Amino acid sequence: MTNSTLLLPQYHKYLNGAPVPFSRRTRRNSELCLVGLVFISLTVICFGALFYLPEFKATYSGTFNNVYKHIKKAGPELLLPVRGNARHDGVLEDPHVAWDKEALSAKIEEYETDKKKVLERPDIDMTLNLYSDNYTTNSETSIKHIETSDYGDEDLKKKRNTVKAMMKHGWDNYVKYAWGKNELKPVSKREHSGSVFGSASIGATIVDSLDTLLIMGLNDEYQHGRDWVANNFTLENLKVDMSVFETNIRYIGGFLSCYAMTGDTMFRDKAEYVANKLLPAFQTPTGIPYSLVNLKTGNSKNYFWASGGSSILSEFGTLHLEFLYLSDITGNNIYKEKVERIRQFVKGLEKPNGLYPNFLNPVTGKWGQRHISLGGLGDSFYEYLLKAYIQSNGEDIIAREMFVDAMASVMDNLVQTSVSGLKYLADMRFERIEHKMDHLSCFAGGMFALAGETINVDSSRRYTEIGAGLTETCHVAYDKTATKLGPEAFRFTENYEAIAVRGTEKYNILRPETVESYFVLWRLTHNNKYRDWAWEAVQAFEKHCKVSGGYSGIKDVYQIDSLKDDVQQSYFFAETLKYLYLIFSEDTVIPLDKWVFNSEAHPLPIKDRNTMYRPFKN
Ligand code: DMJ
Repeated sequence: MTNSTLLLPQYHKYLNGAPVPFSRRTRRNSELCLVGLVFISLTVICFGALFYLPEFKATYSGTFNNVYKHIKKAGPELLLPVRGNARHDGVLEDPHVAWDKEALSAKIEEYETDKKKVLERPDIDMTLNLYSDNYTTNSETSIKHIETSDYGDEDLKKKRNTVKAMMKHGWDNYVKYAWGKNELKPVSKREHSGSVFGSASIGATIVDSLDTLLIMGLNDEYQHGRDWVANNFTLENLKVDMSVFETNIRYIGGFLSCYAMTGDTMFRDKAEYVANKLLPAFQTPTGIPYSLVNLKTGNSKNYFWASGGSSILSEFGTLHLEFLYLSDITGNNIYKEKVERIRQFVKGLEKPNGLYPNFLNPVTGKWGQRHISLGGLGDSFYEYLLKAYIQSNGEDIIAREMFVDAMASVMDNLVQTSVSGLKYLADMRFERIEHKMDHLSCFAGGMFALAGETINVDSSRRYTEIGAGLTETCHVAYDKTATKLGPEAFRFTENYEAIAVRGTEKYNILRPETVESYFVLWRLTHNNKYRDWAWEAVQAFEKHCKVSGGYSGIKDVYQIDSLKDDVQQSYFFAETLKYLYLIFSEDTVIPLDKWVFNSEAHPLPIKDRNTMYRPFKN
């Protein structure tokens, strides 16, 4: 198919989830139709371009901002397909292409040696390792083959305290300039009304930060936030459309973590209150929820751009941990039933090449466009299959089976190796591989490594190797920039590797996925390189993102003096700083045999292994 044909829509509309071809018309009608299409395409492109204007986010709120976020997540290909075969055309030249091949080869060689030295699996049942009571201090089993840390206590403490000071700097400024609002604009020092939750004053930063404050021992700050939640947090009289997914991972997840860690029932009740507000979204023939629910009316809908009214895989697939746990602590099974129905429905569907497309119509139950990705729109669906198995203490074997099957297809189709040997995760669009990896996909290094440690199948060793390889690649993408912070997406051809080539992919918005994988790999291997890389990230955030009013994203990681985006993301506190802090802490702080992190890094207790699970008792 040529590029120009790809640019023109092939179908009038979608019916029952399937594209409906043009009907035969008169010649005049066809011409009119073509002129109309060109006009509509131009309008859509101009409208789409608006989303990339820096101030657009700040000007509009609510649904527009959700749309903005999802379009950013999905990448510009949503509007314009990629040209040619990006891997072989060699056309997409960029000044940053001039990477040092020799240095990279040396690195890969070092990695290969390291891999043998560090990731060699002992001949024991790895399934037991993660669940071993002695996991965190055990030198007999899982970590006996691992190097011991060279970091002295003082050095570790210094690094931990640096991260804690970052938390305090960001938090204090949020308290000063945007208290109770969702996020802060750290350069302008005022409320950021363009957050995923719009301009409603529902304290997204507070809720996302609480468990991190607890873990870091910032007790006064925690108490301040806790009291705000108890006295001020409400979703009443809000006419906004809320994202079911974002509300779940940030609010329900945040409250559940705090409940587990403290036993404060206020948090359990708030989690239940929020979940009840989301329930109308699940009223569909398939049980697959809509993306958005209006808090006042309960009316639910999907994003207009999502493949003919589809729900999104990473959204409806990222509810299981929170909803299941909520049922277990409240004794109300309704939440559990909702996610089990989703699971059952999705499991019963036919999957092209064993892969899950990103879009599913909640009314017809049919897959939408054949876009497949472990980045934006797909990512945490896979993460939650593995983690549901872990959370259930190995009982949820359906999740395990779905994960193993999905990963077999992912390894066959999406895991790629670059010319110089870097492992990366490509996307698939209409059966065509796109050699681009999102920053969002960088979580998969940790996911594969965790799977290698917890699931004992023939592919376990491969999971571990891929996990280490993907994490290495994300670090390479960071290392190739002037700021040492990774871009939003990076591409691979015969001429360049792990580099963002489009202006719209060069930004860094304080995302956590790469340091998340460093954290998991550190815990599983105790290889110091993950701590070293984490420290590089800390220094880069300090140098390029810190401003007097907090921490801001930057627009171009390849420029030392890049413009700032003026947004202090709430997930910077929930995830990025939490993972960085934990990397420089002992394994006994949130040990992986007792806790599993939700997609927003809110730790949830593992059933029957963690006394903080606090199941409901009559
Ligand atoms: C977070 O809100 C969550 O991790 C989500 O699952 C996807 N990524 C963002 C941060 O990048």
